[in-house]
Amino acid sequence: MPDSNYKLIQLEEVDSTNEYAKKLVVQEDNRGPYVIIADHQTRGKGRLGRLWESPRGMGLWMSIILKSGRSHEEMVWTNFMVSVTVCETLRELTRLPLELKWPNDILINGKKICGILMETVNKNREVFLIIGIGININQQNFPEPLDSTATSLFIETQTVWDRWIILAKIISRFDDNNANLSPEIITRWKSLSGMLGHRVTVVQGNHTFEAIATDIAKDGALVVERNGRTEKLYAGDVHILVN
Ligand code: BT5
Repeated sequence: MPDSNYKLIQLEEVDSTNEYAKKLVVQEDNRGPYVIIADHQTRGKGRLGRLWESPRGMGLWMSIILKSGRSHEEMVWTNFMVSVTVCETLRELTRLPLELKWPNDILINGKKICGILMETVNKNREVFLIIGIGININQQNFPEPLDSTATSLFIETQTVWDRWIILAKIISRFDDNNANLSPEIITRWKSLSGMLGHRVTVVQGNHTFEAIATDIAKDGALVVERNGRTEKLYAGDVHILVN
């Protein structure tokens, strides 16, 4: 770890590093910031109660805990900053054409290599941010049905990667980006995203529709055009359609 400010907690196995982080905030003295990393998650979490496949030793399954002290606007920027941080770090390290997909997935050639889950916990009138990051690093294959939608650095490069080096680089870039948080991060996010200008399928609960993704609004919404009208989306899953 390059930055001694962060307290590192390394676990062999845990249900979810985000859940562990939440308990830590509630129980501990909160002299963070913390980085929690697990070799294996038995119930890694995605959004909406979905599972995140986290096989032992194959990826970076981690959560960062920070005292928030942020406005709503800064929370939106933070969300974009996390995916920009991971994407820039992995691009620099691997030279792979990684791209961002709203709200905060990282893809290579349309396949997901990283998912991010940001949560908050309140304690004594303070808000703590739990930033969960899952990166597929050394998997050689994925179980069905993930085999058609997921990829890893190993699959893309045929090279075994050291997750500690990746962790160290992410934390140092995260520190920089976090200290310089501004609306400019949305511009950076857009420049790393391959989705704007493309047709997408949007899934919101039971509701599915097609639209064109045109922009990211200042408030973090995905702006789409649908039947000649502009709409802002605040939640949902988006699939990019190949033109
Ligand atoms: C996410 O959710 O992409 C957020 C994932 C965050 C995982 C990290 S790991 C460390 C920290 N601790 C946790 O417990 N969580 C965080 P979502 O957009 O809902 O995507 C979930 C969907 O991605 C699943 O329903 C699967 O379809 C797919 N998926 C599951 N495991 C995957 C994997 N390892 N690689 C790629 N896709 C996966």
